[in-house]
Amino acid sequence: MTTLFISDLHLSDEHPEITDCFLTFIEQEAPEADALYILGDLFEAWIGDDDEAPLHHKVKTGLKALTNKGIPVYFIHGNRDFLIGKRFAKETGIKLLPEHCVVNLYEKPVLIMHGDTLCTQDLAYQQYRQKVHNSFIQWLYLRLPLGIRRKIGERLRSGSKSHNAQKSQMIMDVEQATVLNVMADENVDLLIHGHTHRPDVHQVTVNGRRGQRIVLGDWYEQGSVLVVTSEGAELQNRRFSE
Ligand code: OKV
Ligand code: MN
Repeated sequence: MTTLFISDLHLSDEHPEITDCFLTFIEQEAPEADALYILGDLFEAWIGDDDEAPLHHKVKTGLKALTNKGIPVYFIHGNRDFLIGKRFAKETGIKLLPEHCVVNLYEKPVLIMHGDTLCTQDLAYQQYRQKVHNSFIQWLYLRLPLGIRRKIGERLRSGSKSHNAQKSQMIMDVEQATVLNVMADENVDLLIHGHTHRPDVHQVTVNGRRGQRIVLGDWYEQGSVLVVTSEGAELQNRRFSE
């Protein structure tokens, strides 16, 4: 009886070792689990479900095989793959979840999200986010030819890289007050998220109750996996094979 959580794999053609590790994980480990939650940034970029690249095909085939075995796979969008849509969900059998939601984990309510919405000190990012999450803007973008969407994506990514290099680490982390507010609003004492690439278990106090905020790690050097059982939660790593 285990539930697995992962995020921030940032799959791309540049790093086939990450894709290999993920495909092994969903083929060999995830089939033994009760469920798999992917909390965003599975892909480094996503410009529409109609972008058929060999990488996308491999990942979709792997996910479909997993869901066909009866393992529920839940997905929350990250800041990079927020355009993953109904077609991808249909092709893979995964279930798309809203931006944040409370799930019942072995009789305990747990709040899950990607984590970018907690970085409220990064005003430039939150403004950009509001624009690209606007449904009319997304509708327009998705009507552009793939080549144009790809160009816009490349432009935005290179611009963001140089912009982020100037941002402080503080600004790119979560804001504690935002964490406490959302946990209090949702009435939970466990929050699980990714995005910051700082895997850790933080103790928090929400409305006088002790709680935890578990941060998932990225898959840059190894696969970061949160394994949850009725006994508790443990952050683990899966080594890349050579
Ligand atoms: C994903 C990020 C690029 C950060 C563009 C409307 C717009 C969607 C989009 C284009 C970019 C996703 C979909 C990508 C994440 C970046 C750069 C920074 C901080 C529009 C709707 F603008 F044209 F209207 N995009 N792509 N960034 O390349 O995957 O998360 S992306
Ligand atoms: Mn992210």
